[in-house]
Amino acid sequence: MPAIVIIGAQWGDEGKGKATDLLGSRIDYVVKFNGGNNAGHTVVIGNQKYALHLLPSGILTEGVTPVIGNGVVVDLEVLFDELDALIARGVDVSKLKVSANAHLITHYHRTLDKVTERFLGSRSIGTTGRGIGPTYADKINRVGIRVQDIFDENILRQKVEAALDQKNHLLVKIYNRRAISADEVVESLLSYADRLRPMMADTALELYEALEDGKNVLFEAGQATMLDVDHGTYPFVTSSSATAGGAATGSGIGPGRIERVIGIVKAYTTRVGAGPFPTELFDASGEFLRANGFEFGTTTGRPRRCGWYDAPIARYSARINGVTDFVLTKLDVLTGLETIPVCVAYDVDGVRFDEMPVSQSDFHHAVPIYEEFPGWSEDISGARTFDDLPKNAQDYVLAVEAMSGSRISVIGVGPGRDEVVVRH
Ligand code: 2SA
Ligand code: GDP
Ligand code: MG
Repeated sequence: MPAIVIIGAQWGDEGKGKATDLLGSRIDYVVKFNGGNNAGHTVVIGNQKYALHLLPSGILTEGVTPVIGNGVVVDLEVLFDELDALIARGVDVSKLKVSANAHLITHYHRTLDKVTERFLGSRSIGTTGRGIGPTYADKINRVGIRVQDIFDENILRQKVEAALDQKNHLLVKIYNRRAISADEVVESLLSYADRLRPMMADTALELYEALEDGKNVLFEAGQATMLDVDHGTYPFVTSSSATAGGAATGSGIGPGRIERVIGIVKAYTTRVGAGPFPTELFDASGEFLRANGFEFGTTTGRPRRCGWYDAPIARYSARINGVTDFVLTKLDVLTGLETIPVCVAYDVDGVRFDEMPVSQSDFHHAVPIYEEFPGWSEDISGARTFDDLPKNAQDYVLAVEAMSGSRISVIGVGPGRDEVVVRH
C-alpha cells in the first residue's frame, strides 16, 4: 500500500478527518499537501474531540509522522498554537516535519484577505479570512516568503520589503489603511525560527525514501474538489489544488506512486461561503440537515448551507480525482426523513444535463432533477455491517453508489471513530 490520497468530493466538511483517522493504524506518514488553516477537521476519539485547522489529522495517531508539504501555506502563529494545545492534551507532536519550501502566511496576507473581501461587497467569496488567497497569489507572483527564508535575516528582509512594496501602496491608496512595516513582519517571523528549525525538512526527499522503503503514506486534502482552484466552481473556490493531482505537486512525489484515491462524500451536501449550489435547501429540510448533522464551520463557526445529495457532482469528483473508493459519511443524519431526494441530473433552461455543465452560467442556473427514495426511522448508529442497516438505508446507499462513479467502501453512521460500516 504505497501512496493513498484522501480528497473531499463535494464542497468540504465531508468528514475527511475521520477517514484519515480510520486508516491511521496502517499508515506511517500523513501528508497535508494544500491549503492552510482554512481547513477544519473534527476528529472524535473516545470522549475527546479535536478540532485541527493547520495540522494534518494524522498527528493524533501514535507512530505516524505528520508532514506539512510544500503545497501548504503556513501561519506560524497558528502552527505553534495548535501544537501547544495538543502538547497540553498529551499528544506527541515531536515527529512533525514541515517542508522548507512551504509558503508562509504573514500579517499582510491576513489583512489583504479581509480588506479585499470587504471591498468586493456583494461579490465577495466568503473566504475564511485566514490570508490563504493572498499568500498563494504571492507564491505564483514569485514574491512569497518560504519556511527556509526565515533562517537568513538578510534575505528575509529583502523578500518582505519586495512583497510589501506594492501591497502598502494598495493598502494606503485604495483601501485607506495604514501601511504595514517590514520590520514588524520580519521580527514576528524571526521569533519562530528557533522552534521551527528542527521541524524543517526536505520533505519531498523524505517521502521519496519512505515510499522506496515500502512505507504507507497517506495524503490528506484540505477543502474539496468543488473548491479546487482549477476544477471547482471558480471564482468561488479556495486558491489551492484540493484534488488528487495536488498531492503530487504539493508534496513532490511522482504521480505514479498514487495507488488509491479515497473520495469522501457526505450522504447529503453542504457548502460554506458564496457560490452556486444547485441542491441547496431553504426550507425545513435544510434546517433538519443543519441541526442533525451539526453543520457549522470548524474554523469560523459559520452555519453551513445544506442540500440533498448531488450525484453528478459525485461523478465529476470520481472522474477528476480518479476515485477508487468512496467513503459515504453521515448516513445517520438522514434517519427520520420520510423520503430522501437525490439529484440525478440538472435542468438548465429546459435542457437536461446528466453531467456537471462546464459553463459557469449554466451551473449557476442548474435546477436539480430529483429521484426520491424512501427513508428509514431506525437508529443506525450501531450498524457495523451492511446487513445491519435497514432495507431502505441499504437501498439508498446502493442507489447512490450506482450513480456516483465508484464503489462505496465505507459508510459513516455516527461521528465516533468506530461508527462505520466497512464493506470493502
Ligand atoms: P479561503 O479562505 O480563501 O480558502 O476561502 C475560499 C472559499 O473556500 C471555502 N472554504 C471552505 N469551505 C468549507 N470548509 C472549509 N474549512 C472550514 C471547515 C470552514 C469554516 O472545515 O469547517 O470553518 O468556516 C473551507 N475553507 C475554505 C470558503 O468558504 C470560501 O468559499
Ligand atoms: P472535514 O473538513 O472533511 O474533515 O470535515 P469536518 O470535520 O469539518 O466535518 C465533518 C463533521 O462530521 C465532524 O464533526 C465529524 O465528527 C462528523 N462526522 C464524520 N463522519 C460522520 C458520520 O458518519 N456521522 C455523523 N453524524 N457525523 C460524522
Ligand atoms: Mg472541515
